[in-house]
Amino acid sequence: MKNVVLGIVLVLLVAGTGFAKNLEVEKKAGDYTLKITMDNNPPIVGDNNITVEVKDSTGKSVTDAKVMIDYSMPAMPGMPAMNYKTDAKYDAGTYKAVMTLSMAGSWNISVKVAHSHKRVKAKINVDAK
Ligand SMILES: [Cu+2]
Repeated sequence: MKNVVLGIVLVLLVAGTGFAKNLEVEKKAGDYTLKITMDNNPPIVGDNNITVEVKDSTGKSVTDAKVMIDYSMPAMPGMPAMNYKTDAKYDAGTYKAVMTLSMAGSWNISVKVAHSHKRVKAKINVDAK
C-alpha cells in the first residue's frame, strides 16, 4: 500500500513538472499566429531552445517562412545594451533556434517572420533566472 501511494505521488510530481516545464505563448502577428515555445520556464542563463510554429489566417501550418529571433536586454548600470539575433531553422513542423542568454533579468524577444512578401513580428518579454 505504501508503495502504491508513493507511486501515485511520483506520477503526480512528474506530471506536475512536465506541465510547467515549457513556456508556451501564442501571439498574433499580422495575419499569422505564432506559437512560441521555450524549453525552460523560466528561461535560464545559458542555452534555451525556442521553437516557433507559424500558422496562416486559415490555421494552416506555414513551412516556407523565414523566421528570425532577436533577443535583447536594455542597457543597465555597468552594462551596455545587448542585442543578439539568430535564424530559426525549419524542422518537422516548427522553426527552431537556440537563444544564449548571457545574464539573468528581463529580455525582450522579437520573433520576426517573412513569408509571401509579408513581414510580421511578435514580441514577448521573459525574465531569465
Ligand atoms: Cu543586463
